[in-house]
Amino acid sequence: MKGSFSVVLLVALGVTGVSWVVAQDPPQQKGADPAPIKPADNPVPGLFPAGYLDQSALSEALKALASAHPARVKVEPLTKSREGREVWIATIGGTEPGAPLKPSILIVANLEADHLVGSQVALGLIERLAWEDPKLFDGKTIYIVPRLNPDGAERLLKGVPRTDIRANLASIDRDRDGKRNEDGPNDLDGDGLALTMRFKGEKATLVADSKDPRIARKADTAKGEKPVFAESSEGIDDDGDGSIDEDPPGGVNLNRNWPHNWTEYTPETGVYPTSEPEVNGLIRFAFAHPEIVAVWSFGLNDNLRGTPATAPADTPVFTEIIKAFATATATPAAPKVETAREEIKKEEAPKAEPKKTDTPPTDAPRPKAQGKGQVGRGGRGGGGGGAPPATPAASAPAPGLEGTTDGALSEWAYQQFGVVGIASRLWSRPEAPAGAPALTADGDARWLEWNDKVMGGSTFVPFHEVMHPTLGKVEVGGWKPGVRLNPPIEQVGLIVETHFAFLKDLAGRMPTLAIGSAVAEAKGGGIFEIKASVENSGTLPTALAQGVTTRKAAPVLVKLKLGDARIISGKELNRIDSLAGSGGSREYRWLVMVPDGTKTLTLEASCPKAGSVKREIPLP
Ligand SMILES: [Ca+2]
Ligand SMILES: [Ca+2]
Ligand SMILES: [Ca+2]
Ligand SMILES: [Ca+2]
Repeated sequence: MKGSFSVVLLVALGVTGVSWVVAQDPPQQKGADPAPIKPADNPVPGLFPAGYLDQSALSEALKALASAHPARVKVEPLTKSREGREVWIATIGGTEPGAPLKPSILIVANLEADHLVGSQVALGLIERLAWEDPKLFDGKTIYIVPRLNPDGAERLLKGVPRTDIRANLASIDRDRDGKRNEDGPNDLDGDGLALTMRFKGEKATLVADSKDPRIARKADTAKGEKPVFAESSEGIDDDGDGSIDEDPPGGVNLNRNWPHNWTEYTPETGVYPTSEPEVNGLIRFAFAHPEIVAVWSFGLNDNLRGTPATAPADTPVFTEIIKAFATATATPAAPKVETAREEIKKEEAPKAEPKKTDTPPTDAPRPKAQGKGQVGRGGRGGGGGGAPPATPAASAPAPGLEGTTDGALSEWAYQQFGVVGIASRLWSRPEAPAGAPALTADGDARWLEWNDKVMGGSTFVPFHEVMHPTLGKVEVGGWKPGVRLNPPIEQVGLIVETHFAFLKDLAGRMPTLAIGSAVAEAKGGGIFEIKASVENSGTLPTALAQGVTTRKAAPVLVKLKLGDARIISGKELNRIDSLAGSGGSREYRWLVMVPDGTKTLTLEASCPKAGSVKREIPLP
């Protein structure tokens, strides 16, 4: 697979003219006590965000691809972000205006600002699709939105200081003091980053874990353990209201702003479903494209490694897709699906009673810089699960969303839009390089093991003492922004390859209308009996059960075009709510009276999600 990655990298460099190795991060800091794995054989991988594209580089790369492949790739603005940045959509294998629609797949990435790997993989898929033999995707259209949240992504890549952010940049007044985003994280030690701060005092609830003091856990007061410190984002009380970093920049999580199970009264989810221009633009696009069969999002929830909740009639469809995903993405470096499932199970907290511990229950990063109302929220599969930090902020935490997929794109796509709604995390568990001893720990300890042995200590800043203007001596350190969601850029090529393999498989499952048989038999006196069968030669049904329930999936229309003929029995226009996949068929019989000299009748079947077919039926 290393070979394929090189190809992708060369393609990226050659075609886009954009360097994938532009350093955008402050100099790497070496950990105090790294024990690297065979450093000579395995050089330290690049540290995120080195090589990840900012908005201008991504735009250039997309435009370059479109101009290099004008017949194959079209890149257009989908909508504009809150701050006026373009949200791009690439169309591969689109139809001319007025031409019959082709079944299509919509891929959406980088809804969460800190899931930059989604945009890199999406760009990689556009490149692969541009270069791939068009025959392989014949009769299908692939739409790709590589970065739905350009404002948040830009902030994560280039913010001063750089700090974790998951939302877009809608301005929000979290503490209801009449000012918006007035108190965000601050860089206390001048390293360009706002990380985690540990401070002593009456807010303390945590102790350093005895196995690794870099890990904080809640003090077990029942056993007489005394809390030592509290944790918050690295910062000061900018507005002098007595709370630190209580209203940071960053507004609505674009993977929480979708209508299905949308959560009220929570700043992170928006003031109403689709309130955000980025989400609104995309949902309008989806409604204007009834040919969409599947929506595949890249983000923090991952239902391809879990068990999505579906209508019973749709479960076999999802089971097969999940199997195909496991096959396509199986690599020596990837965790076994069972392992990943276990990890996801561990990350799933019960929705009814959100956990309020001070250590994240997951191995995913906490979006600590997003204020109290923003923390501890996550999709199934580790959406930055975790807990409210012990900030000195005054307001009570909003109800938790952790362990849910409420308001996520993939959930809306299936539950309300009625199509195959799937979601991929892309990278969830760090591994040692091939040939090196495997990492052995789990959870936070595994990430630290990876930091120490694989990354040369570059991803975690050791806690060190800093003088705080109001709190006195504090400690500052922790994970650098985005490093636990976005792999070193060298690993992205392999993710593109495995997910492209799955995309090929999924495209091969598209419902496909066919006319099985169509014959006419003369009955005398200008009367003919027409018998025909219409079938679905694809694997997926022309509509999921949920698509029929929600009335969003257009039916198959079967029409016998009569011209001057008259029908004696049978209906001219027939509707099929859903034609099952893998050869599901429907038989039709008509009796028609045909004027002298008529040589043929025409049978048509069409469905936006399954294409159009036509057959001339000769009259004997
Ligand atoms: Ca405020
Ligand atoms: Ca700092
Ligand atoms: Ca404040
Ligand atoms: Ca602050």
